[in-house]
Amino acid sequence: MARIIAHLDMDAFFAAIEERDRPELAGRPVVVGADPRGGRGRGVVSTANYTARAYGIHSAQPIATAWRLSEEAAKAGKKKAVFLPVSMEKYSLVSAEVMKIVRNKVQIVEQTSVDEAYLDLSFTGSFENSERVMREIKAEIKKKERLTASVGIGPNKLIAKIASDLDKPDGLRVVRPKEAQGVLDPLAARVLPGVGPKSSARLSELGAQTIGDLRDVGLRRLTDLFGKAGLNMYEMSRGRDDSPVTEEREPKSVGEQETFDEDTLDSGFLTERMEKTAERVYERLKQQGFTRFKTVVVTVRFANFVTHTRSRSLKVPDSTVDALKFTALALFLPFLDKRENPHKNLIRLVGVRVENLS
Ligand code: TTP
Ligand code: MG
Repeated sequence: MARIIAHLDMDAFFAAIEERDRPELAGRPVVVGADPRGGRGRGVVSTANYTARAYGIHSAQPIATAWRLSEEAAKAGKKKAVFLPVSMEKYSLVSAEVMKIVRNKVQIVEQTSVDEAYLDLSFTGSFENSERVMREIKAEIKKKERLTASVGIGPNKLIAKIASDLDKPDGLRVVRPKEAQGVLDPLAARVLPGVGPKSSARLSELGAQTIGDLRDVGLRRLTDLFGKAGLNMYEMSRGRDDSPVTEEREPKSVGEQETFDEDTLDSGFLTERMEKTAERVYERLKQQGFTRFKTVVVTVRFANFVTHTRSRSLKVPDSTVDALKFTALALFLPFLDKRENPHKNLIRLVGVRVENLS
C-alpha cells in the first residue's frame, strides 16, 4: 500500500503560546528571544509572531536587529514590538500536550523538534481520510491548547514537510502524488532539506534557482559538485523520498549557550557562567526525562566569531550535575590560558551540550 504521510508544524510556536497566555498582547508584534537591552542586547530572536515578521523580524536574527526594526516601525506610526524572554519549561509542557493529542489519533509519530512531527497516515487508506484525521487533530489542538498548527499531507516525508509550509499559518495542504512535481517545481531549491545557503549559491551559479531548474542539472554534475548530497538533491528535486516515519527519535543532545554582554577574559566570571550553563543543561536533561549522559561538549566563541568545540566522552555514563560541571570546566579552562588561547582573545559566547543520553 502506498504511503501517506503528514507533517505537522505549530505556528509561531513560542510567540503563539505567549499571546495565548497574555491577552494584553492581542494585535501586537511579539518577539521571543534574548534580552534586547534597548538595542544593545547580543543574543538572537527565537521566534516572532506573524505581526512582527511583517517588520522583517525572524528566528535566529540578532536581537539588536529586531529591536532596530521595531523602532523603525514605531517611527512609521506602527506598534512597537513586545520583547519576551524564552520560557522553555512552559513551551516543553505545551509541546507534550500537543503530541499527546496527535498520538491519541495516530500510532506512528516521529517528533522532530519541539513543535514538529511526522505522522504515518497510511493506515487511513486514502488522502481523503487522512485529511479528515488531520482536520480533527487541528481542531482538537485549537480547542484544548488554543493554538494553531499547519499541516501538509503527501506521499512521503519530503512532500509533507514542504506542503506544511505552503499555507501557513493555520494551513492544511494536501499534495497528491500526481500534483507533487507541479508544486515543487516553482519553489526555490533552498527549501529542500540539506540545501543550505552554500549549496544554493553554487546551484545559482549553475542557473538552478528553483527545484524545476535543479531537475535539469544532470546527476553526474550534481554528484561531482556535492558528492552523496548531490544524489539526494537529484532524488528530492523529483519529489522522491522513501525514508520511513520512525517512532523512536530521542533528542540526540541537550545544549544551552550564553552570549555575554561584553566580550571578556575574566576567568572568575567565565567559570561561573560556565557552571551556570552546565546547571541549565542539567535541568533540561531531567525535564526531558533523561538521567544519564556520556559525552560533554563545550563551545567557545571568540570576539572575532572564531568558534571552537571540545568534547569528552566519559568511560561510563554519568548522571550527576557535578560530573557535568567538572567535565565542562575541564574542557573550558584551557581557553583561559595559553593552552587554547595563546593570543588572549576575548570570549563572546560559551555553550555546553550533553550527548549520548539515556
Ligand atoms: P519553527 O517551527 O521553525 O518556527 P515557529 O513555530 O516559531 O514559526 P512557524 O509558524 O514558521 O513554524 O520553530 C519552532 C520553535 O523553535 C520556535 O517557536 C522557536 C524555536 N526556534 C528557536 O528557538 N530558534 C530558531 O532559530 C528557530 C528556527 C526556532
Ligand atoms: Mg513551527
